[in-house]
Amino acid sequence: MHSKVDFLLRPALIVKAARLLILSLLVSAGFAQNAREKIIIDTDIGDDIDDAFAVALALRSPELQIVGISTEFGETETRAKLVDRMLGEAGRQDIPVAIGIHTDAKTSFGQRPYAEGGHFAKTSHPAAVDFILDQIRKNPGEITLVTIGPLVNVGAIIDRDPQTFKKLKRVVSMGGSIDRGYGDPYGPPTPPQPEWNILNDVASAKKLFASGVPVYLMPLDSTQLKLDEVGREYLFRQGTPITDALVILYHQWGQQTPTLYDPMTIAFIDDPKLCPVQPMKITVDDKGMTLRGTGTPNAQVCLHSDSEAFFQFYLGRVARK
Ligand SMILES: [Ca+2]
Repeated sequence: MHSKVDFLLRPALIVKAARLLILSLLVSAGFAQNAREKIIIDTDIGDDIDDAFAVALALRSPELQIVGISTEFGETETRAKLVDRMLGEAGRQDIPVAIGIHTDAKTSFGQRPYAEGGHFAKTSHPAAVDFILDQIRKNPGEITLVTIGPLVNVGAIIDRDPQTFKKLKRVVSMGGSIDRGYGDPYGPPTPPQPEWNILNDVASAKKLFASGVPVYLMPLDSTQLKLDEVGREYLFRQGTPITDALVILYHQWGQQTPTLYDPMTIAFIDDPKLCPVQPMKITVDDKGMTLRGTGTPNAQVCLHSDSEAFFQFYLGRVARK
């Protein structure tokens, strides 16, 4: 009978066990690497506050590999500076930041002081349309494009190279209003209305839904998620680089209760149960309404979410040390 010591001292067995251990570690590390979802976030960060909360969640999501962040709509250069700083504060300057197509500014850009503080400013930024197309070509069928603003860049990419756009894995988009418009979640439901991201580039929204790329849509129906005072105080007292960035941006935004529309896109990718989707045929009309039609579905749409489950998830991730 072999004793335990005998077993451990037999060199051939030790070498074999070590090889097996190393192999299994390599396999699991490789698997984890491959399993991470490659995302590009296309954002109009700097106006409303929810984009910053979405980027914060993405940075705290081990499920995701952030291939890049592109800015869109209005002052895209200033938005890129804001992203540069936020990524720098979070120790993620390795993430490329691309500048989208500049359009006439329709908003006041309340978070400008943070953006123009100059901290962690990258010396150069690629153009968003080139950057996104390039990343799709390098990773065909693997990139999830997360759009959390008007679809200016998306429309331009489809115009430039619709075949490459089709090689996206999918688009996960905050936008639209199916059965419910803007309104207090505690009040009676308001009728659907044109939603900001669709309204500000209706032509591009039409192109997206006709593109043939799988679209996962998080409309007003499921994204009017109010971060109340208790949640804010809990989040803001954590003192991490990311929560400190949110504190500053929140104060520059200057309102009271943030509605976390955009973070639901990231939460959905991390855990699809947070916003269950159903197939739907979506038509965008000239006024920017997203109408539910009949025929072959062109989108997976989340109409209902559980606000409490969302915030448990969100705070559990972003408030974590
Ligand atoms: Ca946004």
